Formats: sequence, C-alpha cells, structure tokens
Amino acid sequence: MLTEPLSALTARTLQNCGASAALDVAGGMAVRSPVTGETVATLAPHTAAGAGAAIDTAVAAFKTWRLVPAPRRGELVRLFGEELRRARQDLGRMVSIEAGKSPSEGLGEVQEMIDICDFAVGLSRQLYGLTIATERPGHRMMETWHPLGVVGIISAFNFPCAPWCWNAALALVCGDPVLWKPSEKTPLTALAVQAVFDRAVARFGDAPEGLSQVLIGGPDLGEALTDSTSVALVSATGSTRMGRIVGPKVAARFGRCILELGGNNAGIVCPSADMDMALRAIAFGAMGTAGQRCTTMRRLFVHESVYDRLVPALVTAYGSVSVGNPLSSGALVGPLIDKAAFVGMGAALDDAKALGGTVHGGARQPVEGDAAYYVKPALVEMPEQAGPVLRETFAPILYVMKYSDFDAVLDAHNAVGGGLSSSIFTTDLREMETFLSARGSDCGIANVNIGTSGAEIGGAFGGEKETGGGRESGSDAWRAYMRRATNTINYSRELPLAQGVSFDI
Ligand code: UN1
Repeated sequence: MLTEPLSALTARTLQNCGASAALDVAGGMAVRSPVTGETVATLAPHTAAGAGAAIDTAVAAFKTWRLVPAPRRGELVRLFGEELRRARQDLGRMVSIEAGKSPSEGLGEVQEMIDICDFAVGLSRQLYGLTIATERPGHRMMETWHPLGVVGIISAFNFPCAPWCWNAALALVCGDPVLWKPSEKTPLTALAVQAVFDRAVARFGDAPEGLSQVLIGGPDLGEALTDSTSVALVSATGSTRMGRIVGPKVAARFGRCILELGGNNAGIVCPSADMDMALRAIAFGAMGTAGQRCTTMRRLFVHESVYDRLVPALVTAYGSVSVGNPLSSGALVGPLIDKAAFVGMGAALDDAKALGGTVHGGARQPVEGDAAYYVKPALVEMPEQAGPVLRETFAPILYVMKYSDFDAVLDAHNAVGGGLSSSIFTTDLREMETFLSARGSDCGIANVNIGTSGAEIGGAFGGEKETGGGRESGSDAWRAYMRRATNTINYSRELPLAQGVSFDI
C-alpha cells in the first residue's frame, strides 16, 4: 500500500536525486503517471529559443571536452556510475512511477545504466585505431579516432533512462557533449538522472558547463536537434513512424543518425525444445513490461508436434499472471502507458478476431480506477500471419501460429517490417545454427533458448529493416560517436606515389 499521494512520492523521489525543477508550474506541461492516471507534476517546457541556447552551450562544451584525454573523460563516467549506484532505489522508483514498471524492472533499468557506465570507463582506454600496412616504403599508415561533436539523444517512454545512458556514457568518453530530449511522457526520470549526473560533475571538478543537458517538451525540441547542423549525431529511440521523420531530416543535412525503432520480434519453438524453459522465457518476453519493450516477443511459431503441449500451458500462464499497481502490489504486469495504448490494443485484438484469431485474455482490469489502463496480457491463436500480426502494437499481445516446415517458418519469421530481436527454442544443433546463419533470422539480435527481450549492454543493440539499422551500447558501437581520420606519414627522403603513379616535375 502507498502511504502518501503519488505526487508527494514523486516530489520526494526527485528531491532525493537532487533535482530541483519546479513541479507545479501553472499552465505547464502535465506529467501523468500510468500507475493511477493522475497528474504528478506540471513542468515548464523549454522553448525553441531555449533549445537553441542549449545547443550553443553544448557546442562550447565540445571545444573543451574534446581536448580532455579520454581516460580522464572516463573518470567522469566512473563517478557517474558511482552516483547512479547511490541513487539506484530512487531512480528505479522514478521509472516505476513514470513508466509503470515493476520495482524489479525499474531497478533493472538503472542497473543497465550502471553497467554501461562500467563498460564506457574501460572503453575510455580502448578507443583503438588500426595501424595499416602501406604499399610505400618509408611510410606509415594509421587511423585515429577523434571526438565527433554534440550528440542529440531522443528517448522513448518505455525505457525512460537506460537507452539515454547507452548513448551518453559512450558519447562522453568519446569526447562528445549530450543533449537529451526525453519522451514528453517521462520527463521526470530525465530530470532525476540529470541531477545525479550533476553530482558526478561536481565531484569531477573541471568539466565544461553543459556537458549533459535535458530539453523538456514536445516534438519541436526533437526537431531543433534534427535540424541543427551543430548537432553532429542524432540518436533516436522510438517508433518507426518517428524514425521516418528523424532519419530523412538528419540525412538531408548530412548529419549522422542512430535509429533504434520498432520491432516485431518472434520466437520459434521447435520439437526438441525444453518446453518448461521455453514457457518461462516466452512469458517474460511477451508479458514483461506489459508488452511495452521494443524487444517484446510479439509473434510465436510453434511446431505442430508440440503445439498442444505448449500453447495450453501458455494460456494457463496468461490467465494466472498478476496484474496490478507496480508500486504497491508486487504484480508482474503493470499498466499500459495511457488510453491510446489501450485503444490500440483493443483495435489489434478486433482485427485479429476478424481474421479468425482466438483471443485468450486481453480484458481491462479494474485496477486504480478509470484513469489508469491495466489489462490482462492477450495470447491470440492465429490461423496465419496476417493483419495485425504484421505490425507492432505496443501492448502485451502475443500472436501464436502453428508451423510444420522449418524452412517455411524461417521465411515467415523474416516476413515482417521490423528486424530487431528473435529467438529459437531448440536443442537441435542444425536448427540452431541455421537460425543464426545467413539463411536464418534477419534481426540485429538472434537468441537461442532465451527470449527476445532483456539484452545485456555488452552486445551491440539495434536491428535491421524498419528497426532503423542503428547500433547502440556495447561491442564497437562507440565508433558511431567518433570521427575516423586515416593518416599517412612519410618518414623517408623520397616521394613515391601510391598505385605506382609517376608525376615527375
Ligand atoms: C527498449 O525497449 O527500447 O533488451 C530497450 C531489452 C532491454 C532494452 C530494451 N535491455 O529488453
């Protein structure tokens, strides 16, 4: 049970993080918690002029920050990781209040930030370039990685802080200031994280002003980032619809873009699968975070020989999963973000029924009254992959289909717009390796015997096709935040030309 009003809990949580923004600005931007549907704050949004000033500050910060040695830049991120550890409980609660996640998932998101900070600290001593064999005697060729410039980060409501941090931690060690435009549905988490970052800056001592700034407001602020030639890289997480706006705008000015957009992620359950494990993995992948992850499992192909074993067990799991207030109930499934999400879910279920789908679950639950939208996750048995199965509906709907032929199911798996995440459940080596091969899953993430969601930060995160093609987080994703220079040095007394060209004057 909550012992204080949600707005008071919100104010206290922000205060604990050190955030000082006014939370009751008359006529300001209302921030609503999906937990109860109530308004927990009204914030003063930034104006377009304010965004311009923030970009100017970031440009000035870049001029200083790019000259600070990378390991020293890493020290700031190390301190930030320490401050995040201290603020873990409050930040996790802020995520739960604003995005409606269970406490465990709220804390998990903060952990993801801490993990990427640790990764980035190590990276600050590993921004390696190659030394390359040259064809000319007395020459040396190498590549050098330099800071790129200001990085604009547009983030979505469903992960209000971790994707920002995948970008920010890397950008900061790479020598780039960051400007953050969070979803207008989750600005408070951004303000809390920024306050925690400011604590790290205070301990660091000599960081330039405005290394990280938050822009609170609507799409006009995102536009300020996409349109400004002073923003070298725009990294945007969100819907494919948003990516279709951001991508061309940034490309038109030859800016760089990292797009991490929607997915329509699927699992395949093969005859040899460990069914208990598959069931648990599918349950988390499809119902976790109330189906509001970009990595949520949305389609499931089950081999005909195990369909009657697995699917009834899944239907039972769907029926018994707990749905409730994430701050007071210990439920596994929290609310949808808002009414529009609920309406979208209903429309998708109606479309599925019209195409012969059998819907299990999906009903609205009487939790926290009319202004909050809690639903039982829906499992929909579909005769074929058509209609709503082909699109991403940001809600807990899992479309289940029967398959008989492995080759055909691989084609069906790839026959959607999204290309983010995928899983196969099998103990058959041939199936597993084929799924991971060039003929298999066409997604940026392809897993075996785990679900589609819950990726670790160490791997590159992102996907193909309508997912946008960008990669964030681990592996060599850092390269997108730097510019590469190829350097050729002649230490001889001759001037041989490449390709044997002669030009004697
Ligand atoms: C997102 O939904 O935008 O793999 C990010 C996952 C998380 C990140 C999800 N690590 O589910």
